[in-house]
Amino acid sequence: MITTESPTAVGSGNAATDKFKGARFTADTSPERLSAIATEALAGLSALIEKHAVTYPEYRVLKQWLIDVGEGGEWPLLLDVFVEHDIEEVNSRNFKGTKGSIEGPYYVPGAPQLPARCTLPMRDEDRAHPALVLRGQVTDLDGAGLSGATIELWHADDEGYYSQFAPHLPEWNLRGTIVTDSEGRYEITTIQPAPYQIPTDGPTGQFIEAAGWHPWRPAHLHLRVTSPGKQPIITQLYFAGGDWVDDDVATATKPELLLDPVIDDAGRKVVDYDFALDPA
Ligand code: MBD
Ligand code: FE
Repeated sequence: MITTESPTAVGSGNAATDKFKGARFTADTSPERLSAIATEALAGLSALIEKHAVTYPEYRVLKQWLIDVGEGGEWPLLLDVFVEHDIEEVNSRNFKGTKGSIEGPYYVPGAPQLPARCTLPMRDEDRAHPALVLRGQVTDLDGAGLSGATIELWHADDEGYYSQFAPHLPEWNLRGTIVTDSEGRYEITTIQPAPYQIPTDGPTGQFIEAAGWHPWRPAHLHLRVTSPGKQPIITQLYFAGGDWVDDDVATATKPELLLDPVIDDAGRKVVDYDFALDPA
């Protein structure tokens, strides 16, 4: 992993690329299926080139930009922002439990295990912000509590930075693997993240700016919830009424995933959220 004094697009991009490469994923796609998908992808490209009469300068800029995306380590970022939401949607069509959302480029497996009632690892600077308490129950589709289910939670800090993708943060800052109690319940204390801005100093951010779009995701919590014999869910939770909730650059919000915390006597933002898992 690259370490520099301040977070940069190339630092977070290459950290995401290195982590992804380490996993070496495979798929059992047949040659026929590959050919069908690739043929349609190329036909789509062909059609838009003809329709817009794409010029040689535009073609060469595209080629250079694609090279820059790779060298900046931004393939995970670019694909997860613009493509993953459709992949998630077609693959969760038949699920009846809690809605999923995209994983994004910043998941890291193996976050420290924490008990059902816990506080995420955080720095004094993080602790200076009002606490956010997320609590609830993990159940099956019939509402029966799932004891020993795990909730992996990861999110950005109040400046929008993720640990392990910004060099100034402790390794597991604002990341944890929470194990539910005997009734499947949990209560996690953390802080509310800031909205996330796609780095403006890398090729994805430059493209977004050149197109006149905005680079923002609404503030969000990432979660991966698992229990033996159940379908794992990867999802995100957002904050009702927050900036960019209705205009996420990654198209990954859903009405079922909005939180509306209430401030308690101690000034903490408290909100309940239950997760229902489909059978595997
Ligand atoms: C993120 O934090 C994120 O969740 C996604 C999907 C893309 C870029 C940054
Ligand atoms: Fe994120």
